[in-house]
Amino acid sequence: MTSAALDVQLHDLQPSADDMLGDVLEGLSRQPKQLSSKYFYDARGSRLFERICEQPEYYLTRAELALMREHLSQIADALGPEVLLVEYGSGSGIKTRLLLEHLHAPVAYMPVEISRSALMASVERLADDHPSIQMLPVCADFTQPIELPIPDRKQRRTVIYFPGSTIGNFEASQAVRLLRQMREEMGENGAALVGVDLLKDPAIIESAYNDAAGVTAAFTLNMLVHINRELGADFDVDGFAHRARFNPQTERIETHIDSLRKQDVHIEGRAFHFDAGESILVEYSCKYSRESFARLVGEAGLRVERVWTDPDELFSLQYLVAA
Ligand code: AVI
Repeated sequence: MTSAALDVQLHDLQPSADDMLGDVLEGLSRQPKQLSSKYFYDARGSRLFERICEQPEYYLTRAELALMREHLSQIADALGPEVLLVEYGSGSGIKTRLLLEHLHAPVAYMPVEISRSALMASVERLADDHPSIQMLPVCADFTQPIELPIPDRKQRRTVIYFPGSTIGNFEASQAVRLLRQMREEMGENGAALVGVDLLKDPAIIESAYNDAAGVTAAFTLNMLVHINRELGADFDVDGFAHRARFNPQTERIETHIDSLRKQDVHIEGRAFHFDAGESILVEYSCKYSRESFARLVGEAGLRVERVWTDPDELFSLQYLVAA
């Protein structure tokens, strides 16, 4: 480890350990069955997600990165000088680097991430490249209210960066709750920069979640591998299949794990029955029009000050301020 990385202080807000067992037992007892998409992300799940981002059908990551590259100086001007940049998630990627390189004298970078190892690995990589920016990693669950640590140099404003269309993985009511919390954390003169995937031809959206190489299918089914390993369950992974469909009524991709036959699965002495064709709902990926996203943020006391989008309106970067 190099010197700048050694100086990084972790603010550990000690997020409560996940009650994975309780959650999974409860989710599989529901009718219809449902499990949280957070259980995709063990080490293999995170690697598979990185591979999804490279698939030709998964346009989201490329579109967002192209937008960042094209509009970086406008984005940096909009955010203004001496900001405290708070990122929801560990943000080791190119997008964060680009932003940090182009912002005008940012005072500190504060990633908020529940996984201590992912958090420290990303910050250590960034610290040496940006010795003048204070690194303030916060180990916390960003979906819960957080008291942000105070940087050594006072910021002119706080900007929350939430890329990747992760906001789309929250149902509307949860998304409003999270946006309201962002408004609290950024304060009256703060701002948020949020990556939002846009509504478009459903065929384009569906193929992004059903890539030909089968990486998304492996990612989805990895949830069962993860549960088997972590909770000693006996899911027969080959007896299940990935299914992701765009629902035009709800304007979101709904991802399910379908049971290919009648079968029972055991976890901690409990048996869960699956009929042939019965499914577990595992993820929503909501898609927004400019109008529907503006309405959503309005419910959280925010307004869209600016939108950057590509000519085909595939993806958007939305710059939000207090309403
Ligand atoms: C992390 N999140 C924004 C991704 C999405 O597009 O909803 C997760 C994902 N699920 C399947 N493919 C990608």
